[in-house]
Amino acid sequence: MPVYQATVSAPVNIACIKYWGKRDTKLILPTNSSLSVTLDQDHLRSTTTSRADPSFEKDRLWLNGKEEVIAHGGRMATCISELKRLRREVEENNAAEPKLSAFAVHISSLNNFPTAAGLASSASGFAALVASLAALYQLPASPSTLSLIARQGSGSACRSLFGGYVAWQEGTAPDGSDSLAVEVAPREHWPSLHALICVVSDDKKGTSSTSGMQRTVETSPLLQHRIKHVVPERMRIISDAIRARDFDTFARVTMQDSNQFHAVALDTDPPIFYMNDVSRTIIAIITEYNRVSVAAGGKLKAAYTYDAGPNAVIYAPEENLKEIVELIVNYFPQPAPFKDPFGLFGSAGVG
Ligand code: 2P0
Repeated sequence: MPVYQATVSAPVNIACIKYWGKRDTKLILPTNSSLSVTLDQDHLRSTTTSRADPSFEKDRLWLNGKEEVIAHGGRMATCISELKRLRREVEENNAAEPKLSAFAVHISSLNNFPTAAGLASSASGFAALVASLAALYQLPASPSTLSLIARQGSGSACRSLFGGYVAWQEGTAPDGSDSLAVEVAPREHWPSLHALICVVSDDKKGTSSTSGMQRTVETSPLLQHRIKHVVPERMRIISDAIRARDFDTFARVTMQDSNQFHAVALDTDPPIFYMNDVSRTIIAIITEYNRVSVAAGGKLKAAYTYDAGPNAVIYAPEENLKEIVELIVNYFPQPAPFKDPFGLFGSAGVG
């Protein structure tokens, strides 16, 4: 009896232009386009194995070894049924193909980083799930086509189908058929850009992204300004900056967009606070580091960005990393000997 099984891993991505708000909560269609960098570090990935077998009675899922319910009509069930639908098309076009779409699947997914650390585990998780089922079913689908499905698992997951620099185009079609991820530049395009991840707190966040962003859509006037008058131009500017490897512009826009995302969270009723005092201190450190460089006639040397939690991601050219780590460790001394079991207080090459 042949074994039908595939294992694929997908990395975390960190947005420079933030996704925050849905215009369609079922299809997961965003209120604005977004752009991210996919980290290529080995230990910030989800690895998923999918197996189809005629003896399986129903679809089942294990996350980090613990079985999770696949809710009927939920995000996970939607992704699985969309991929089975694409598999059926393959089988209809080639009668010799085994009828895998009729079998139930067992799916096991592992994150090799602490899920509680507030890093984007849903992005890498759904991207790995979709990629592993696509590999199991031998689908002739492009990463952009698969991103349409990953998007329905978790919005930010659509961007983890690509490495390097990735835009999620908001699209205009009501059925979501043009709300997909596209590559802005491959990772090799800008190998000197690195991401430094500073885990400020590994507490679980108080307000989930899914519920937080909908409250923002319902109550924040600033979000409407952001959607119409800010993000479209920033998407153009940062895409051009990436193509030109212009770190100064990349850094300026990345920091501005992180700040506006947190302003929009604060403009929500009731307000949402994701950063804490340590997060704000790291902003002050990077701001001063950049100010000294610019005052001496130089350029920006680092860019901070924060997602829906207090942890900092600092983008910087490789040549500045040592200086930045020393600066931060100076303000936040690490217990000696400085242990870094997950490499989280280290750099992730994105190039
Ligand atoms: C982003 N975040 O662009 C932004 C920045 C958090 C802050 O994407 O409801 O977990 O599953 O689509 O993808 C978090 O949103 O939300 C997110 P759902 P998701 O990375």
